[in-house]
Amino acid sequence: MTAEALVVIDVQNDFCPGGALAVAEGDRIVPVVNGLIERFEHVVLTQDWHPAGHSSFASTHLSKNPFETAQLPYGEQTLWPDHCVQGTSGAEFHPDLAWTKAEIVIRKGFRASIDSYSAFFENDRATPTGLAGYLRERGIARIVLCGLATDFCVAYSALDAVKAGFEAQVVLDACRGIDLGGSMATMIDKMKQAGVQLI
Ligand code: VGL
Ligand code: ZN
Repeated sequence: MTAEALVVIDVQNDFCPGGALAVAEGDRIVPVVNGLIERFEHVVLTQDWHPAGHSSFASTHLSKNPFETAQLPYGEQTLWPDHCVQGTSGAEFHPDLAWTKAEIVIRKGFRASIDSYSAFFENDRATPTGLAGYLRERGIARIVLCGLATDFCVAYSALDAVKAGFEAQVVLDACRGIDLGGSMATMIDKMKQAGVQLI
């Protein structure tokens, strides 16, 4: 039997209604995610975790607005409202998320100069988070993903998982997306093309 893990992406207050980068209905997934957590032996969480003044924040750049883009040394980066700042309540997990069973929390985006959508690689596409090594060392070959946001952190994580040689499934019911400039359709398509199983 192939060992598997549930990977719960960024179910944090700032991505839920009322938060700084709210995803529509982001909070609606919490009971569904909790049901998944109960069913899995191994649970991994990710937590978007930015220092104040992070390079992905529009406020860090002169005359830039949220949802515009900027050229950073590693390429084009979408700019966001300030969100998930380390140690703030917005960066905490949703209060109803049943997170206590998680075996590891991967924090991402903690380097001021590089954003990180994927749980595996930062947005320079070169700096690993360590998750692939962690999973391999534990004999986990398949991951099931859920969380926020479908078209950013969930999709990038699923695509990188497949690239790294893992089997990846995304439970769409347990995800919600941002949908910026058609990103939802684009990323769903990319995941299908790459062999991510959408369930
Ligand atoms: C995310 C944008 C910026 C996500 C994180 O979790 O999808 N999106 N930071
Ligand atoms: Zn972020």
